[in-house]
Amino acid sequence: MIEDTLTSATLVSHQLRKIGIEPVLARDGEKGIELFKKEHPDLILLDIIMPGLDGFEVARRIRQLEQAGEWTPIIFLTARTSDEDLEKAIAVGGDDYLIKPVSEIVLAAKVRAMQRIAQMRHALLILTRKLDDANQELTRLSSLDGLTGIPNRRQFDETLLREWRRACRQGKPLSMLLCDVDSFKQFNDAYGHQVGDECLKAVARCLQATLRRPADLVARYGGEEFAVILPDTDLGGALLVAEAMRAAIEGLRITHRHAGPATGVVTISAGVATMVPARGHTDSAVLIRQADEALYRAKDGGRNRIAS
Ligand code: GH3
Ligand code: MG
Ligand code: MG
Ligand code: MG
Ligand code: MG
Repeated sequence: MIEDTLTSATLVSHQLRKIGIEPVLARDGEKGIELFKKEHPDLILLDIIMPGLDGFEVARRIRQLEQAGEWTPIIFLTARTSDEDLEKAIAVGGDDYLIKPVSEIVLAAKVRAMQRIAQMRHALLILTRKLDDANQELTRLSSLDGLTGIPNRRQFDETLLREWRRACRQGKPLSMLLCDVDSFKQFNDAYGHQVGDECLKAVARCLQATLRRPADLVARYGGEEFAVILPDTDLGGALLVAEAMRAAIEGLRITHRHAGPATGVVTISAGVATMVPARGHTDSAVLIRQADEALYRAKDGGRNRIAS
């Protein structure tokens, strides 16, 4: 409560205590603002006519002091009753007013109204925070593949563009792999789509586990195709990764009796492409085309192999 007249302050304090509110008092505007900074009150009762800063100015300054999203209800205490003053009380940032001498019943009612608004505001803040969390989660999910949980095509495209530009700037090689599960149609036909799904999950996990550098990315590019981005990696390095992946998948020993080559297990073929993008060369899709052509040669060469 910011109120210079002691009788009025004492009376209203008494009324507040009756409804379970413990007031702290400042006897002028300057002290009121200091008290506000110190106490972070739930409610401000603010006299208008005071020596020094008047209540209007105090309300203005308190509203300026509040951080974005903060709000302390202000109820003016006033003996004045002109419409202009009441309008001004709201205009400078007040929320309501009480006419002196203050009615105990009206005081209790208006305090309760402010408490209700504060509660709604609090609920809204919690909801906003939850929405923010949900939004972040949605953003995360929208970049992941639903079946395997690894990055999806969208994240691959974004990452490729980013790494392409970085490679352009830095004049460093950028490599990518396109890996495709061999004879997967036959796998599905033989073991069913659900087993096929499980197989894709295992392949995804295995490919991801093969990567060593934090900047490397493996994504599900399409049905049974996986794409790998290897920043700052030359052809030799990319071939090593591709071979490690091929060997790792074969090493899973997922039975596939109907595989083309007589391995008896699920295998992949991979196409490797490496470029040092020239400055101003904006078409990152050439890298994908090269990897795709290499993949075709790996398939043509008999599957379960790498081509570049
Ligand atoms: P290749 O060795 O030439 O790659 O032969 P392939 O049979 O693997 O290639 P093809 O493109 O003919 O078939 C791909 C198969 O992958 C067909 C499709 O049903 C299957 N497939 C694609 N996405 C999924 C999926 O999400 N789950 C399952 N179970 N199968 C999938
Ligand atoms: Mg006064
Ligand atoms: Mg395919
Ligand atoms: Mg395939
Ligand atoms: Mg195919």
